[in-house]
Amino acid sequence: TRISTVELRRVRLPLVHEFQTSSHAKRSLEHILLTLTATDGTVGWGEIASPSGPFYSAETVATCWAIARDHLAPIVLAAEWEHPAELARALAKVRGNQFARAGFDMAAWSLWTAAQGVPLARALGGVRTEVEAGVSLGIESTVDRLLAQVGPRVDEGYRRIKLKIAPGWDVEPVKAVRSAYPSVPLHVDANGAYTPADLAVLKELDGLGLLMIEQPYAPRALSDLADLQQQLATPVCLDESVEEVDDLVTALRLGAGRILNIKVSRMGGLTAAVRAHDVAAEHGVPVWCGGMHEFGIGRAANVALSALPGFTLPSDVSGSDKYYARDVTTEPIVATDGMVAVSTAYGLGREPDLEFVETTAADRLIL
Ligand code: OSB
Ligand code: MG
Repeated sequence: TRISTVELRRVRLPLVHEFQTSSHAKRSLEHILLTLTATDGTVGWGEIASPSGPFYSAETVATCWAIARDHLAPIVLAAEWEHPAELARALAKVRGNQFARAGFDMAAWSLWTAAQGVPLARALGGVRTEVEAGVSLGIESTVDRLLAQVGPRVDEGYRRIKLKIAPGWDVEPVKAVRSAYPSVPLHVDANGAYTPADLAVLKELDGLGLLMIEQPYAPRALSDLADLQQQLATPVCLDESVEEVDDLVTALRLGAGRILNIKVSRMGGLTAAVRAHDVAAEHGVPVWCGGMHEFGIGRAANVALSALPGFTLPSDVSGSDKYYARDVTTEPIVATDGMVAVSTAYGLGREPDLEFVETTAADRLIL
């Protein structure tokens, strides 16, 4: 395969409900939609789902745009490849910048699977026809407001509720949700907001019957995370700590966690995400697919990935309607009774709504 054209479009969608994590709040999200066109006319779409600011990882929409334009597009336009993993290897010459690389890798998989006449999920090694969906709920100003968010999601049948926590917003809201919904699978995500000085709070959370505590300490604090896991019965789940498969190998060697959140964006694409899945499976570590509030393109890739056998916990692949009144694809992702169907169509399984994308795009670049 040879790529003749790379197109980048910045698209902003308003969120139906403001989302706040331990680091910041957002009302709308701007992602970069990417199109690769092969010399034979085949097209593949990808999504660069970086947040606007460098608070989740070091990347921003602006750094992704620059890296895509100045470094990744030239690599893709010069490459000749037979399988997306070959292109991923060429893209990996660029260090870091996983979100930007992930968009290109995703577009290559989407183009290649469409050309081969195979559904993306099957090409990745997927075995499921539908996947379990969980939701991630942001920090609210009051416990009542949080409960008002949880209720409808439980009623809709979502298989797991994840609550964002931060120092000062942890034991009280979690206890309130636990007592209002005693049997709903619950987990918390701190996005690295705690330190070993907060051990007492984390031990209190340990007694609340949570499925896992996600990223309690800073991304690089693997040694402290290993100490923490020793002291908690609840599994520690790693998110920001694992940007490379090598990070996962190190984390597992140290015992820094017992569950892995695999994000296509954070790992630098589907190729690396599948490898992380395989390494976790070899170590008996269950995984689930995390999200970055993806639009329909990235969300479709997340659903396909979640069909792999090691994804035994509910993934953050909620329906598009949880975040956006209108998605960028002609068909949104839909969760029914907490399950999302894995597409059997060839390729990614979702088509962009071109007219909507064209009228919404703030900026367009053709390379
Ligand atoms: O840590 O999982 C996270 C969103 C932005 C930044 C970090 C995270 C999240 C989510 C989104 O939890 C979950 C989703 O996309 O459904
Ligand atoms: Mg997380």
